Amino acid sequence: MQNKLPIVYQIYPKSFYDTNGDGIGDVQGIIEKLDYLQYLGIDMIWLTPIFTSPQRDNGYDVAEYLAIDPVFGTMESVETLIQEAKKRDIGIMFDMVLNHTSTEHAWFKRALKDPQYQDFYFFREKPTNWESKFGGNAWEYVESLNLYYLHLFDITQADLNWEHEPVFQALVDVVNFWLDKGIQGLRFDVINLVSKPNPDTFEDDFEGDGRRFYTDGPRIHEHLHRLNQETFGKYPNITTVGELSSTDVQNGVAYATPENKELSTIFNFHHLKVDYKDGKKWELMPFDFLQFKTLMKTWQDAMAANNANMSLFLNNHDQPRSVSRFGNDQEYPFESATALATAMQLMRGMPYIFQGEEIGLPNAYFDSIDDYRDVESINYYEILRTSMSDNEALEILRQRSRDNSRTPIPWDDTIHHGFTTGTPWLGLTKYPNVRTVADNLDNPNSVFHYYRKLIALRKTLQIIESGSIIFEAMDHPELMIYTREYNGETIVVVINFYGNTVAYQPKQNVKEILLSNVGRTTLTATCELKPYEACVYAITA
Ligand code: TEU
Ligand code: CA
Repeated sequence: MQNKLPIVYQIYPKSFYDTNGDGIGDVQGIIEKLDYLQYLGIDMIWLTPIFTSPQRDNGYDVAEYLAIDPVFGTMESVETLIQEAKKRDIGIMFDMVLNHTSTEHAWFKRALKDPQYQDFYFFREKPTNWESKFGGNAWEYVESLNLYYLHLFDITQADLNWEHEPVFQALVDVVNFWLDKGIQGLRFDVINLVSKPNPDTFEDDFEGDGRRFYTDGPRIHEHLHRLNQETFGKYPNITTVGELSSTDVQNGVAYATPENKELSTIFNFHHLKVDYKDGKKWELMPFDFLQFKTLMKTWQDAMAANNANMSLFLNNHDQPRSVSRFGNDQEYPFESATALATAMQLMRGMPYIFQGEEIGLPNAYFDSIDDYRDVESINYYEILRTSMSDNEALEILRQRSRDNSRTPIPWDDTIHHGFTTGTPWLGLTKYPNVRTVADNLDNPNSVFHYYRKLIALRKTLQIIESGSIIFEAMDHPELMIYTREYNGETIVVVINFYGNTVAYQPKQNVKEILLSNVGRTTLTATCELKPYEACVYAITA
């Protein structure tokens, strides 16, 4: 069965596999692990940015879109990667950071020298009170110009002005350059932020941090449709996904509705904010399971109603690891990792697996601020410790820092778990007795081999990609239950999200158990689900 929607494996190259001993993962390392990824069964590899960059935001601060940063490799190594992946029926997805460039980019340097190029960015005499998503004000003063420029992220990431036509055309050329190289997928970084209103209308935001002025902006769907038509829409079978920051259901559906010819799918993050106290990332609270289920149902139903597809994911390079965040990586590391995987991978949409997720890799468990490298985390540590003790601020970082997902992949039991023969740019997780890739490959009952079964299920049962989805027991405090239906077939997915046993009444006509993470072979009328048990079964019509 040929899936329309690829199963995508996300690689954070810096932390994947280092082949030249500099402590930083590289393209050659990905090439050397292609057989591992083919064995897992994935269809596409999304690489976070490897373009020339000062690495202030680990590559999301692009200084040259058409060149590969030497720390990762060469253009030739990327061409080899594309070819070698293609031999294994694996496509390569590149990460297009088109909302902003590094202040080291030639365009920005030119704008500092020549006023006629200032329209590439947002330079103003008077800043607004908008806040950067990395903390602090969103405007930086340039003394030589006596002007401020807008940066919604780090001060070294200047926002591009898509209302200025030369910017749009320059970005079209960037996307087409990589499509001509044979890239099969494109992830667009914070793409719903690129339509800012007319800068003369920028005003202070006394109700929030300014995001309402630039999120899902006035011309965003027009811009995305044009980008589609002038780039990937002209190439056969390109998979695109837009990362959407703080979008809403209506816009989210519009970006992914096929007739709109904007994007194939989207990343929205509402379900990954259910442990944000009062919606604030840096304020802790246990995750709200009922809200999680409600959000999943809301988005799944809205997407299905418009023949649109969303991304299925709990992990990426910006999020803490799900087995530590939503599962129990101490007492039930295998059960909770596989329960969460089953819950997400068998829904309707395009599934993602983030590097390390397939081996149940937990959070970093760092114990000193010196262990951290992420600019957002370090900024917020300084902000947090103005109102709490250093230890309290560190505990928040331990749970929320993006470095949790960026610890190097533990390949085996050699030094630095085989990631590098040098000094890792970021420490490996300090979680005790971590299960390496080698451990997982050797153990038929490992998280890795469970993921292979999940992927095989999606590839053999059309119902998973094409079927409808109906959520049940929405108010159950521990179980997520949904059914998938297609061409008269029905399967039921039931997940115990917690570490206690739960009574479960299966549907009467159980036909067969298709997958279980606890080795269940029968489902009787009254049964007790084990802690973090996942069960997928078919029923007779
Ligand atoms: O992320 C944007 C984004 O929404 C997250 O950074 C989020 O704002 C933050 O993690 C909240 O805690 C994209 C990239 O995925 C991220 O790695 C980059 O840092 C960011 O854009 C800027 O390019
Ligand atoms: Ca390297």
